[in-house]
Amino acid sequence: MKKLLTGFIFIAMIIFLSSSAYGEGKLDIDGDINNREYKRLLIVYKEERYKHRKTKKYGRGLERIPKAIEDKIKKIKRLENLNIDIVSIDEKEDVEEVIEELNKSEYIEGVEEDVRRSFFYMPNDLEYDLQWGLGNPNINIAKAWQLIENVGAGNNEVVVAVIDSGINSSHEDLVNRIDFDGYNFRSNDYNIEDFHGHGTAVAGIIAAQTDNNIGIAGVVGKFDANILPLKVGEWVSEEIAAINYAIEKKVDVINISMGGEMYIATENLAIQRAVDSGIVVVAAAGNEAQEGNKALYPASYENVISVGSMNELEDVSWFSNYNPYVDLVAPGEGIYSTDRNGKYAYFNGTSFSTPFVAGVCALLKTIDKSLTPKEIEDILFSTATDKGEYGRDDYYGYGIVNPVEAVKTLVGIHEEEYQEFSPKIDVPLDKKWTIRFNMELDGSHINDSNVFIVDKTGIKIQSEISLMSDKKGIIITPIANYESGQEYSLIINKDIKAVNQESLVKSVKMTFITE
Ligand SMILES: [Ca+2]
Ligand SMILES: [Ca+2]
Ligand SMILES: [Ca+2]
Repeated sequence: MKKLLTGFIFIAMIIFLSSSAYGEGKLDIDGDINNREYKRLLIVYKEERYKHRKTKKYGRGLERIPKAIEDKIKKIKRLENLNIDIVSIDEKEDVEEVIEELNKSEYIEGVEEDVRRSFFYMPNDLEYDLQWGLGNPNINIAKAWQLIENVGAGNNEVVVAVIDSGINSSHEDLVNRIDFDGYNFRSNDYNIEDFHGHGTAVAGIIAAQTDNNIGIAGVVGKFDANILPLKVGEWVSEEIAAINYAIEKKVDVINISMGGEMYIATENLAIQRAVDSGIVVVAAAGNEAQEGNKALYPASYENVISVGSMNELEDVSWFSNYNPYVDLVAPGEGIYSTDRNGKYAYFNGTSFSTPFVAGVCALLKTIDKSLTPKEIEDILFSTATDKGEYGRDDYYGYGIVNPVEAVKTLVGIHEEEYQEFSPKIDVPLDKKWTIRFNMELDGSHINDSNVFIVDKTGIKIQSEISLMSDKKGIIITPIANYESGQEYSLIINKDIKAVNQESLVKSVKMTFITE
């Protein structure tokens, strides 16, 4: 006798053709512009006035300084590709008056101060277990690596520019992870050695060599992500030059664990150019929560992922700046990483939570190099583990960065057992699938973790999922078109539920080949 089909079952799939186809975070800047030790300016020239003849006295650019104030200004250097001169002014001069005079020039687009930025760093006096951050339940980085490996994804080469104090390039756990194009913007040479320690720690958190039986593991694990060390001092002009260099080198991610209180339009412009060219920019929120708690830059510019710090109890660190620009938090206390002396040490501060997030961005780009900064923000913000007040708040931002959930948005979960359907061939490039069930579905489980399309390497194809009006069917529509002549699989995870909370006995997999 034939058994009756009982329980919650998947009954049919129908093809529809769619209708269309970083001392401690102190700043040397307080208040009066004329009371500073150094007076430096950034002079940005107008593009069309740029290509002048070189003069004997100054070289290109500076001859366009108005005669009246020419003697008050001394050229320090030129950021050639950016059409910017860095100059110093005699300390006795009234800086604001000089700026006013400069702004009168028809050759000059704008003048800003070359302010000092600080590396955000906290005293190294707390000890925690080795790398608690990577094992934090929200981070669980080894699981994220496994998910990527399971589907054979994560094969792209990725470069993370670390704009910082340099790097210990012979450190045992970093030596194989350094991009040879590193540069020193203080001395304008290729000496990227780190005498501070800050940059070496940041680099280790992102990309320390993993599974080599020594030292620590980096957030990017064994995936092919290297560090481009861009050594800077404290002048914002050096940082701007480094960003510009990172753009030229077409890096994937920029980590800036430093900042200051002053909004610098030229810096913001450099960052927006980086973002426009597809580079994700991640910066530290700062460590002055109890010393003014100002929104610092560059973290607070638009399109920059601003990262705060949390401790092992998942509380926002006492020092971590909170404001409307904070996007995410990550481990930033007792962070064990590579040190400038070739050994390892504990570090504290938002400088060290930032590279966790930069590392996750790099990991996502090993899966899909084409992800835009906006798409990466969307993935990280929507998958972050919400903490504190419900929803986004000024302490945690969107929450604790969650690499496992972030990776799941890109790769299908590898299931051992499927109810498999034989391949359908010659499926049109622009079609949607309708999946029918014998019971009404619980809509809360209908999402792209449970119903999705993957390519041959297991990478998810962005799709729209909707519940049919009778609640007994799901429609899945690809947003991006498939590639022609390729194999894809439609996966229905057994975790989807009927209204009576019954699940499928097995996950369903149906493979198809596009026309
Ligand atoms: Ca290691
Ligand atoms: Ca932001
Ligand atoms: Ca929250």
